[in-house]
Amino acid sequence: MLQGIDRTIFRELLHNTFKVITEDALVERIFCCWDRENEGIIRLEPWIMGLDLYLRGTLREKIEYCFKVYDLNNDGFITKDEIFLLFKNCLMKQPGEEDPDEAVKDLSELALKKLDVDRDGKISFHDYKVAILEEPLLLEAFGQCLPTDENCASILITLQS
Ligand SMILES: [Ca+2]
Ligand SMILES: [Ca+2]
Repeated sequence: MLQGIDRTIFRELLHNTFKVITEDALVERIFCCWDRENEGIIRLEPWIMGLDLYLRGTLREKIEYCFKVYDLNNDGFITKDEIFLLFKNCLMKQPGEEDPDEAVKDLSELALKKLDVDRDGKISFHDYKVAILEEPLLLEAFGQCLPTDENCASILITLQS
């Protein structure tokens, strides 16, 4: 019986098995959401729960999970600053932009407007859920944190064979 999955193994699984190609800051958030007990290691039970979400999760379960990943300080809201950081991490890898911060700021404001359903300046879980149920394509707007459907199908086939 394995003791658990640490950050290094988790990152490899995420990249190689689930093909969730995402930058380190988001990998860390994803790890924290899988590691529910905050032990620094993912044990068997949370691992199975995480797998179940990845391979068979409903849209509602995925909404809950993505919201948790993006709420960087766990205060129940995705704020403009958090959106900025999430976008900045994604976009910094692409060189050539004159002033990337300005572009990221504009993008963050657009995203906030789109998802802040009650217009109080921050995205609550309720805002996010309403917005995603209306437009599921926005689920991973702030960075990939789920495997694609095709990839889930091939993992399931592999597991069953
Ligand atoms: Ca927050
Ligand atoms: Ca709001």
